[in-house]
Amino acid sequence: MEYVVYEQKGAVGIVTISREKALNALNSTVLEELNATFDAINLDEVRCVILTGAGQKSFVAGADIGEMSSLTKAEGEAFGKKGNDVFLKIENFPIPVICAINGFALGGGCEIAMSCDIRICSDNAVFGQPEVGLGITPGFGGTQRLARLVGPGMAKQMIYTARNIKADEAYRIGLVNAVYTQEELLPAAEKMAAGIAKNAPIAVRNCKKAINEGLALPMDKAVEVEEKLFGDCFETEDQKYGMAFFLDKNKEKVKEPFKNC
Ligand code: DAK
Repeated sequence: MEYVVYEQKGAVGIVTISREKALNALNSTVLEELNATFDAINLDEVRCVILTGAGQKSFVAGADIGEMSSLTKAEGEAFGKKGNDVFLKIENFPIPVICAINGFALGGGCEIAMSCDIRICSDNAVFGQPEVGLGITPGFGGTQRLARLVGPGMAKQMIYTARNIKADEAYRIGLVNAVYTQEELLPAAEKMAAGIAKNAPIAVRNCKKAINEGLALPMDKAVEVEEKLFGDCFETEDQKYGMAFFLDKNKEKVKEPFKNC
């Protein structure tokens, strides 16, 4: 891979977009490599993924403006599809994806972060949807995901004004869950990922599915999705072990890792 680095640390997979010279901007190759990297993650071993950018300046400074500038309509559609395929893959990835935003998250950078389950950032992070200043609309789901995350009023303000916001404001409006120093960011992401990875994997996957699918439905239908995924857990060994462990009054016992089955 030219621009994406993958590392597995125990049950945590770390995907790093590494195109520092262009502030990790998303060109076609980066999008293709991200797609292939997520496809290759070993879901029998990995229970949580971290997505981050290389360096200390930028997470992802957007889609590659140089590449986009000369696209024809057909090429623009093909480029858009490549991006949307990756973003949807991350959003619907069976296990949680934490985005560790270590600097600029602009345009497609903010959008890829929003397709992750959880966002945390460094104190130098900058977020924005500058597309209308370039003569386009946010095209990788920005108009949809930002409005769902921070509410339509704030999303419209950010998108119409194309004004960037800093980490503290992103935290205030709920775009990120926490802010760390650069040094603390990746360890914090790894700690959170390890905490997720030690919980019952099928239950965690079902929670992700229930939240994602339920958000698109009216409440009466959403709770039906939840009921089904709740019921499915009772066919797992993890549920039997987890509840038996709680009910066993022997204080000496040590909890075994969940088996993912
Ligand atoms: N694309 C390409 N190269 C980029 C880039 C980008 N988005 N952002 C930065 N770079 C490159 C710069 O050109 C520069 O390259 P060299 O000149 O060194 O070769 C290098 O990274 C360092 O950048 P700067 O010299 O500009 O660094 P500064 O610290 O001065 O400024 C900055 C940092 C992040 C404020 C600035 O680079 C900047 O404003 N970058 C552009 C940010 C931006 O507007 N991003 C949004 C892009 S639009 C679609 C779906 C989605 C999209 C499009 C279509 N379809 C469905 C079809 C998404 C669109 C976007 O993301």
